Amino acid sequence: MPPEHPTTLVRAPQQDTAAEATAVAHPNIALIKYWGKRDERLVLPRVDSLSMTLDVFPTTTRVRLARGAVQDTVVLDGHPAEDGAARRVTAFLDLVRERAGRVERAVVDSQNTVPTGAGLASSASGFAALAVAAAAAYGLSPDATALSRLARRGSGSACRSVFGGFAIWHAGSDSGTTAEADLSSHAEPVPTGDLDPALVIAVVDAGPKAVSSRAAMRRTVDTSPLYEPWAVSSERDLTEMRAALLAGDIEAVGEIAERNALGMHATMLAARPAVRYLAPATLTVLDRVLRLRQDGVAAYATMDAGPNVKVLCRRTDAEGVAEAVRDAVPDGSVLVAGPGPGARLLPGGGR
Ligand code: 2P0
Repeated sequence: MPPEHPTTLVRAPQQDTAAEATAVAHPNIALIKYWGKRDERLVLPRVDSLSMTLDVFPTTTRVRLARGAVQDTVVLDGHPAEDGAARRVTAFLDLVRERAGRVERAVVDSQNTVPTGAGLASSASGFAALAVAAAAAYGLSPDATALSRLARRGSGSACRSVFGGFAIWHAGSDSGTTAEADLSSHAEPVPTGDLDPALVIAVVDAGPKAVSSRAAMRRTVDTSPLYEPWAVSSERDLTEMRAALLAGDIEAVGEIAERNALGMHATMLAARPAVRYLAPATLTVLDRVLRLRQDGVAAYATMDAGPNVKVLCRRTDAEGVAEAVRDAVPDGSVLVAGPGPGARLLPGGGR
């Protein structure tokens, strides 16, 4: 557990380890959604989830130890982080410091490359990059599985961005101790057959969301009568999704992803009070996707904790899909992403 009063920690002897490290990570989009936690402190999810890491919008994060500083400094996109974001980063660094037996505060400098207002969640790439950079700066050498577990503690979806391509996040075991549950909940790569997928991202609204995903998933689990049925059906979706990916069957992958996402939104709509992220333009894009399918194009939609739509299709169809949805989006903001790499440390501290 992160120390509540870090100054009470015994100072570890100075260690001859890197005092600065820089890492890069990309966001991921879930095809089987993570929605709901069973342990908020450890960020243990209710269900397994599965995602594709993107090749766009990397986050680059540098962590530099500041010996003698009394608090962490967090800079996001060139500006001091707001209190809530800074507290979340410090809580995460406390966890890393505890594991490393170190006490130094740090300067965290993080740059997102999401075009201004693209409205894509950056907590996955953000905490994946922070986990890799902070672990290295504090002298830890975790393997990819341990990094995934660590990133999970910052933001659940971040554990999937540790890996490139398709990744499954295991909810983890519930039969043993809390420590066993913690150890068993991490992401790992998922084998796929012959797939050349793209995700066409239609940016419907770039503004900040009214309800954070963290608060929304808590309310859904606590109050939605549709949550449990969705969680049960999501496990079936996951099994079928793994088979569809292995078979390289993009139609099946898309069908399962679309129904899983719509089901997740149904659980939110049934929460009390309802959480509704879908906007009128979201539904217009969904209509376009339906029409594309009627015209024989394999195109399937998924939406996260916001109104933006990501359309899964073959890479060879992506430009046509982008064209078909462009005029349904207020400012025509549509871009094409493919599978991207896992989080990695930049050589030489990234300087
Ligand atoms: C996902 N989402 O699987 C789901 C689908 C949004 C909808 O992961 O509370 O920012 O930090 O663990 O990871 C967004 O939730 O939440 C998310 P926390 P996170 O991608």
